[in-house]
Amino acid sequence: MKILVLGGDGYLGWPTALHLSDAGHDVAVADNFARRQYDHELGVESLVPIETLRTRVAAWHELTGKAIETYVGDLTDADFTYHIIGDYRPNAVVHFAEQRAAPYSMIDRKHAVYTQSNNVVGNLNLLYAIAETDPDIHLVKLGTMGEYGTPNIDIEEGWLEVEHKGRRDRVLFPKRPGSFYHLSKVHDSHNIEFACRIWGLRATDLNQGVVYGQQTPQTARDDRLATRFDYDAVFGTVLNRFCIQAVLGHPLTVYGKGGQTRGIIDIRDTVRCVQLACENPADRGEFRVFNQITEWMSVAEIADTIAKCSPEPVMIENIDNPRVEADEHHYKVTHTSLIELGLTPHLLSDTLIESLLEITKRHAHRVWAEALRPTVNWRTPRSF
Ligand code: NAD
Ligand code: USQ
Repeated sequence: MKILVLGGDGYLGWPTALHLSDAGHDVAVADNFARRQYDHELGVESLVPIETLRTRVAAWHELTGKAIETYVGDLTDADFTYHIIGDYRPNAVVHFAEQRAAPYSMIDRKHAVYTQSNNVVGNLNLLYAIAETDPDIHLVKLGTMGEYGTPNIDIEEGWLEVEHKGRRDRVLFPKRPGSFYHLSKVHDSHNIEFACRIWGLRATDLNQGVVYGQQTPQTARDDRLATRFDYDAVFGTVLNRFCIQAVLGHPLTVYGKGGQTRGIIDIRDTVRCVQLACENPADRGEFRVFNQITEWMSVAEIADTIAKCSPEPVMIENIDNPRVEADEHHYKVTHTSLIELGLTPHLLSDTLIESLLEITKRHAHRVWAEALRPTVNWRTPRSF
């Protein structure tokens, strides 16, 4: 297949591009390098050094003989989005290219507006570009488990069968997200479902949980192929952050009581799930939703698991939760679709945590410790 990976310079997009190329697909990537720019804005860097996209692609070519085509531009620029779809003519487009940090979207009005316009407008341009160029192109879109929030009922895969006053219907699962970022994904999902319904597009919305890990078999082949690994309180995700805090001897920052439960997934399963979705496309007119997690754990359980695996003593600190979220709630999620397509999950293991602690030790000197403490507070709306 010809697969275009949007956001192909990012934490997940880059390893996915390599995985798909390794699996025999023709791959192109597109990115506007916004993620590298947020690092400059926040004064932080990936813990693991990363090469430029040009060097990464050249290294992959040198090692495997496989070419990855690159497009540099912004999806909110409709001309660019139409150009990449028309020029590359993919069978599938994997769309990772959004601002993805909940705390970044909650810094202030400016960051909330940027997040929603970047994500919603980019996705909308993409829907139009696919519909006008070739509606047969399968859109594989990265959504998020946080779209659902933490309802007091079991979470189904995107759709819910309801009976109301004696009548039955199949409706989109109710959404109650916890940040302006998560809301942008809800808006995207609605726009995609609408495009499938009115134009007959085919789409898979991958409602992914929190990703952990830094290596896939492909990125591990050469340091130049490494993907980013974030530890700061804005872009670092919880399990990755806790590993880094453990190595540095900083307390693991459990927000509130730590009872908040989240679906999680190993980065090696992320790339495999995307491959499975591409190779088994949705039907024309179908808006298909997969819950892309392999298990769920509370934040306190994640902290305890890392503390047990760390060779050094680890402190756990319950700090005031800077977010507004339930920390005692029901959580049960259906996530069978990807397993039915062939996913064999990597569950969180001692060996994975030990290897993450090892990677962290190698690069610990690069950490700017101040960036570990959360500074963005959900409760105080600020204009800039
Ligand atoms: P990332 O920020 O590392 O990668 C996103 C990439 O998209 C970046 O390289 C960025 O420069 C690019 N980008 C952003 N806006 C763009 C635009 N307008 N035009 C072109 N390129 C643009 O994020 P990630 O962690 O790799 O996440 C990728 C996707 O997966 C996101 O959509 C995110 O919401 C979703 N997701 C991530 C996680 C996770 O734990 N990392 C979990 C669930 C879902
Ligand atoms: N948390 C802590 N301590 C920390 C960091 C986080 O207790 O030091 C808690 C948060 O309060 C939250 C949970 O851990 O309850 C997860 O936080 P996170 O920062 O790891 O993840 P989140 O903000 O939800 O966002 C991440 C990705 C996002 C993706 C989402 C999947 O950045 O792109 O969409 O995970 S999900 O959470 O399923 O929506």
